[in-house]
Amino acid sequence: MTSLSRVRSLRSLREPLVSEALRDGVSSATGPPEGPPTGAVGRPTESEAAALGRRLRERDRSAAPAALNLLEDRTPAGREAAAALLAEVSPAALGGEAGAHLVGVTGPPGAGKSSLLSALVAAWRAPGRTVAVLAVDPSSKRSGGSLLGDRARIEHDPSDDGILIRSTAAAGRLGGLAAATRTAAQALTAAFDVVVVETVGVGQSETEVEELCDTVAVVVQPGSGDTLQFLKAGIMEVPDLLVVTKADLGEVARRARRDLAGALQSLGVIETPVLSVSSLPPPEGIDELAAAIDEHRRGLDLPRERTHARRMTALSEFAVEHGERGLRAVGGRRAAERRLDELDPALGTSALVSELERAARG
Ligand SMILES: Nc1nc2c(ncn2[C@@H]2O[C@H](COP(=O)(O)OP(=O)(O)OP(=O)(O)O)[C@@H](O)[C@H]2O)c(=O)[nH]1
Ligand SMILES: [Mg+2]
Repeated sequence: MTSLSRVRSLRSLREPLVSEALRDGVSSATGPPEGPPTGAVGRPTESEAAALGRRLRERDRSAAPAALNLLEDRTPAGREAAAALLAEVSPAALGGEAGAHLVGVTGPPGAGKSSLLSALVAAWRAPGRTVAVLAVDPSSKRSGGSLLGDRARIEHDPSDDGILIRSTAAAGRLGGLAAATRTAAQALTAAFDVVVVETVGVGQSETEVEELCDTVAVVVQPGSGDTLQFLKAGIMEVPDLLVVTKADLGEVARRARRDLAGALQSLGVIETPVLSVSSLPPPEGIDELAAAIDEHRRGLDLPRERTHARRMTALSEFAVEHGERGLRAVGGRRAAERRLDELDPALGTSALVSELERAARG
């Protein structure tokens, strides 16, 4: 038995079937990542799925692990059940947009994203805010839940049920966001105060995070010129916040911050904060970053952002299911976007997908 298959078989022993989790409730929102249900046996029925959605809406965080498993189930029956769940957390069901702050944290490998999140999660928890983190694992292309690798290691108190940390598979080689990650993030906004999506990215790959999240922080480490080059070359969309990690390194960190601020200024962007943080004890600049993230959110037209995010999620979900042929049937990506833009802003993701499918049938 390879060590990987040993880990898998241990996992399968440890993981309750989803229906058991539904019946018993899940004692802690943290704990090991759970794979998707493997067959009809463990999959919730549509009414059980709707019940999960209602529990999230009532801010019962113990429903989150089973809800995430379900959203990762890409079988036709799994998708039907997922639609029933998502309908319960749509703006129509919630009576408006979910109140959580959806935050994207992205940056090159090793920049210090997970260490930063360990410190940020603690800062958010201090006043009692609940936090869910979805860490996108670019090395896992399996459509199901991925093994929690090193890169998702976020220090936290495992007995604190106000925190959920979950590793999720990337959509492809470039670490794009899987449709399951997008719907998961949206569903969790009903139950948590802060929902974070952590992705590895440089240059263009952060666009999908930008689409999904209310606020995006791009994290860079001192001495790596990538972000500066990408900004100057116009490859990178200007982030909402730029964070230079490893402030404890001293001058090299201060220079990185100055260079980035200079690059933004030369682009005529003065409102984007550039912050310097150290995540190693004693943490530095973390409270200031938390405040800057909140401040960005105050300036947003949230309903507009969220409506756009749902439409983009629906489009990517539709494209995954029906491919190029499906997109052609609705007149191409642009035409699909225009069609979505004409629909009721309160429609949830699965209702939007259904509209596209209706349009594709003609
Ligand atoms: N000196 C110093 N090192 C840090 C700091 N933050 C993180 N590191 C180190 O940088 C390395 C990468 O940190 P991670 O937090 O795993 O970085 P990441 O961006 O999540 O990495 P990936 O998930 O692999 O992309 C680790 O060795 C950390 O200990 C910091 O503030 N100061
Ligand atoms: Mg990481």
